[in-house]
Amino acid sequence: MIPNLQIDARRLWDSLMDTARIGGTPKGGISRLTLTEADRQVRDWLKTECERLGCTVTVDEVGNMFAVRPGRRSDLPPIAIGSHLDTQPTGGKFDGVLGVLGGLEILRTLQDSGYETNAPLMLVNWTNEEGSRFAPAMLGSGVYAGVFDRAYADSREDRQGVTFGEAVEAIGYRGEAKAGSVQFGAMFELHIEQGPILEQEEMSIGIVEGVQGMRWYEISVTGREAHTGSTPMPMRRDALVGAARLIDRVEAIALEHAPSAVGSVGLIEAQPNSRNVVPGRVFFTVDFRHPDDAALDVMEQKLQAAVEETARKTNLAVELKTVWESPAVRFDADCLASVRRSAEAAGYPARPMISGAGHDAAYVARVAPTAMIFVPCAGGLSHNEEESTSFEECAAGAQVLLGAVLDYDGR
Ligand code: HGY
Ligand code: MN
Ligand code: MN
Ligand code: MN
Repeated sequence: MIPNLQIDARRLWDSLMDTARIGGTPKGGISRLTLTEADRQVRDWLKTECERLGCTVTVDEVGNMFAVRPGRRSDLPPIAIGSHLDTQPTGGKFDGVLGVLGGLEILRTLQDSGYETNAPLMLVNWTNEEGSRFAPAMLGSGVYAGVFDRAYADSREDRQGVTFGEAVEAIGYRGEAKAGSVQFGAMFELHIEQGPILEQEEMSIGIVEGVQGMRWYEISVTGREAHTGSTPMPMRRDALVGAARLIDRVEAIALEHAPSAVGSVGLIEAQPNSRNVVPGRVFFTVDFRHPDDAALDVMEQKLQAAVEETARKTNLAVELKTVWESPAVRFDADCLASVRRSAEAAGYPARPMISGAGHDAAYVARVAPTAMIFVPCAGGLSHNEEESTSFEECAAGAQVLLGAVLDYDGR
């Protein structure tokens, strides 16, 4: 039986709106890239709020933050509630933030009611979930889960040549705790769906059973800079034309594996980026995703073939590098059962689903029983300053998160 405690929806919403000002953009979104001054400010805010609730806050060597609220039984491993506070450069108010502040609302609700859980509870803010400034994504949870080591994380550079290690130290979040040393027994992550399904089906809750496979690549095309006015077309080695053919192929490969595959080119840099110089070098990224890793293998082979064909047909050098592979993940049956019972008890219509977006839960699931809870977002839009969800939907998500944690705690 899940104890009948109610979260304070207004307090949750106010915290979401207040913290959205840290890195807030004129269009109403958030630009809070990982390990920047804005990230430091929101981290400091979270630490203060958790300590105010009597939590002990530990930071590990890659900046992951762990706030522990003691339970009746200190011998039990904590139940974690985690997500991320970093955003895309033109991010929204809810991606990641809802999961961390939803967890904070649970700590506040338990504090107000004086309710004591059996196991300790742990609120987690994972470093660099977005992977926008430092690729790959989910770097903090990946180091925690042993997918990457600290040296690899420290070596990752942003497009200005600043390393992750320099950045985490610059904001004072190189913690003492060794990565992976802070143990917990399970994790629940609340997140907006970032897709259209729940809204289209008028469902309040997504019982997220797993995350699809994801692969990131980097392609460098090298030609020769030349004058756009006096260089005859047959003499050119135009790197941007080669890149354009490949970018078109990325979309075509995804469509060939419809309806589940997605393929995107999000970052592109052309040098020297001058309107009257034939581009000599182009760097761009490819993001492929599919629920089935075998399909991703086929998509990758097709991309490889397209790179070889482009190099053969043009007089360009083309290099393809695999930057990140995150295999499809399935979450834990017991954690999912707690989410299901919680949604039922709270009376919210819910449906099982797989996540299109990557989440820290995907890596945490390698080392602890994990599940996710989704709430709808308007138009399924995310990674956009217009990202939005409602007061009621945030409240529903946090209420189901509370119920799932208490159900799991009471097992
Ligand atoms: O890329 C992703 O899916 C996540 O938002 N980092
Ligand atoms: Mn996210
Ligand atoms: Mn995101
Ligand atoms: Mn996430």
